[in-house]
Amino acid sequence: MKKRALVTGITGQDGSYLAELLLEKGYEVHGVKRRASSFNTQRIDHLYMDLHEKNVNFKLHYGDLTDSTNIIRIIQEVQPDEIYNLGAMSHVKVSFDSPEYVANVDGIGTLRILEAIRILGLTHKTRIYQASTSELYGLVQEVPQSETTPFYPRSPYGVAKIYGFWITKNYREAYNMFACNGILFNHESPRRGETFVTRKITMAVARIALKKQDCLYLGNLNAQRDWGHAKDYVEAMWLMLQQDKPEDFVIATGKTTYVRDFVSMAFAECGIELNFSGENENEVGTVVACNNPQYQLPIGKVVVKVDPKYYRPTEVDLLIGNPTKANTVLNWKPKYDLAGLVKEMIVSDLEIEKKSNNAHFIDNNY
Ligand code: NDP
Ligand code: GDR
Repeated sequence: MKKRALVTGITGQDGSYLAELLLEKGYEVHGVKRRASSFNTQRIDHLYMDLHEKNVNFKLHYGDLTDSTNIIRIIQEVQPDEIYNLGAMSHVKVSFDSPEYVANVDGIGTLRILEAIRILGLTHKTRIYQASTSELYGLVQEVPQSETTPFYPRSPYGVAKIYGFWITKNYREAYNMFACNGILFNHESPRRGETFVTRKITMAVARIALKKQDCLYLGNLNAQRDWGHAKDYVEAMWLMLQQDKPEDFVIATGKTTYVRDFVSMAFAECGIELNFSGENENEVGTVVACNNPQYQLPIGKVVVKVDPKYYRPTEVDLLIGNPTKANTVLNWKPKYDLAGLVKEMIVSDLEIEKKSNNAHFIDNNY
């Protein structure tokens, strides 16, 4: 019998890579997709299978984490061996604008999944992965952050996710469920949502290099993040559910980088060297050299500016994870480094921008 997995958030960055991994491993994969007026399956279109064919291993179910009734029905129908709860409103800045909705989806949504498993009598069959986050650490208490570092979330997103973390742990202890929290640090890819800082940067760099955009506006350039590749991180999710006992794990690279340096690395991929000068909202990034004949900009041109509208009411200044437990217990080691990640994202965004006309909508709000 094939193992059956149910993935919430299947249309997201991680959902798409995880679905690929599980299909490769021979799973039957079921995904929960929100109903919308247009079909937003770009990240998983290559996995499509016609339901009328035989041996279909990939199926989508309409559902929403705010609706217990459909969560219960889908889990009853699928009878999954493993559930990966990746569905969430995952944007930290957006969470300040929709805090109640985020509490409902990211916090109570997790409870709805756990409770559905309990109600359906699947506590001994179904293993659960909960998408916890380094945003739980928030205000710096200790670096590098590990499984024992105290939490101090700094956004409605972080606070909602801390409920998800503790309710997962509570159901594990109360009902003996195989439920794990993956405390994942930032992970990126060419499929990253366009308003997260890395993708916002690589898209803008591609457009600026191709002279389709003048300047990139960012918020806090002094934030430091431990950035890995989503492909490596979905493997860790799967590994957690293959262990003999359920535990929580930090997944990180152990290295941290300033947002400003990520910007420089991205421009450098196009042969464009920048110099940053000025402070806080007056800081700018100026072109000092163009080493690739394909991408020539005037020396002295300002291509990066700070717009304080991208600042957050409360910020997480520094994230750097200690993945020792995952390295030793899961034998998990990332295959990508940051330079490789930046290169892959820039190559992909240059390709997209070369093909597209100028008319597509870019979300400048975040
Ligand atoms: P994305 O934002 O790319 O994907 C989020 C997914 O959740 C989408 O499929 C989205 O559907 C779905 N979703 C949103 N709201 C609901 C809802 N009400 N009901 C059901 N599904 C919903 O996130 P990532 O793939 O980057 O992250 C996956 C998970 O991991 C998230 O829970 C995130 O918070 C967490 N995480 C991510 C990290 C990262 O660096 N990427 C780090 C640590 C944790 P739709 O396409 O319809 O919007
Ligand atoms: P983060 O990711 O908040 O860490 O959450 P994001 O890429 O949005 O921000 C990273 C850092 O960059 C700074 N920043 C900007 N961010 C955005 N989005 N836009 C800007 O213009 C900008 N300028 C500077 C931010 O202030 C921040 O310090 C991500 C999400 O995937 C969460 O779901 C996940 O839980 C955590 O990573 C781990």
